[in-house]
Amino acid sequence: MSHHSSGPNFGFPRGDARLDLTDFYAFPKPADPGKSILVFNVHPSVGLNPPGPTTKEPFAPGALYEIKIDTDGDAIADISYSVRFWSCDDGKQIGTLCRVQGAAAARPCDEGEIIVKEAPVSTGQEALVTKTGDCRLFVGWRSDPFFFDANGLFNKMQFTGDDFFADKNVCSIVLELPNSALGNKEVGLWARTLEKTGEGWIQAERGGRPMQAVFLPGEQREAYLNGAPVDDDRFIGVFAHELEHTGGYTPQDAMAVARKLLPDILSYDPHRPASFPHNGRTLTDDAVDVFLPILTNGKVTGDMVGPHSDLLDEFPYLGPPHD
Ligand SMILES: [Ca+2]
Ligand SMILES: [Ca+2]
Ligand SMILES: [Ca+2]
Repeated sequence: MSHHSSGPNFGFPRGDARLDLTDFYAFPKPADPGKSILVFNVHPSVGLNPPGPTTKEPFAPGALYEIKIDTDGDAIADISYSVRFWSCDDGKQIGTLCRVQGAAAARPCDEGEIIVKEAPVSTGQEALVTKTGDCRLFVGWRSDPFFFDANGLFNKMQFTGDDFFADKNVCSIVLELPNSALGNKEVGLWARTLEKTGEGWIQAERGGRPMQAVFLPGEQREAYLNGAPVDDDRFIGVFAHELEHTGGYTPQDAMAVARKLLPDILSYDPHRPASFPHNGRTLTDDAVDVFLPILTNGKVTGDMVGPHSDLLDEFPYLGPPHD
């Protein structure tokens, strides 16, 4: 589980698979370093609790799917790219992408400058891509690029290289932007999903970095998923507790490691090559092999699973969905 099944007991946040953020990636556009690619994946095609396939409906109509961008290092968003979806009478979905800049970007952004209007949501093999100006958007089902021997995790971390995600799908929001739209220097990135309720927008969950939201918030899972990076210092203690328990760290070392994992923001400088955990994250970076040694204090070094071979050389980069 990267960020899949991050709800209580490996269920879904607010019980809705479509609101489950699974992974977030940021990397320079291959062969065009003046642009960047942001990938925000949600909605695993298969759940663990309850086990089995999730709904085929890609995105939650009326929910808000947001990419938050902090341009000045204070862990508060200064730019937001937000997508909302509607279901049409024929069962197909469309999505509209808005951009908000300034203080309002920190809030739920259900309106703003429309960047892409009514982009069709892909459900089949062909990737429907909408291009507007210097921006490109894909929304819809794709092959899940995440790779992990999840069954090995549940078998006391006895990893055998059995990739649970080899035949799984996710719903992707893939965005191509000129670097100037990000502010042209190092930024902090995270994604979140929100649901509209009678009390207004409720954040279902959020995350910038892989793995840690599923494995480290312990009893504060709900507070963590509902939280914001600017307040993440309050989770250093619970992260450290989990690291002591799982990795056998000393209390001091556990605190030091926890501090490096928070706030839950992915740092990305578009002018440097991407490689997790140093800069952004590519679709082939082995986040599991980065995280397992941290979690276990070096006792487990990897899961013997590597990247998928169905990635594309061109936008939207993620492979076609499995049947
Ligand atoms: Ca999640
Ligand atoms: Ca900021
Ligand atoms: Ca691996």
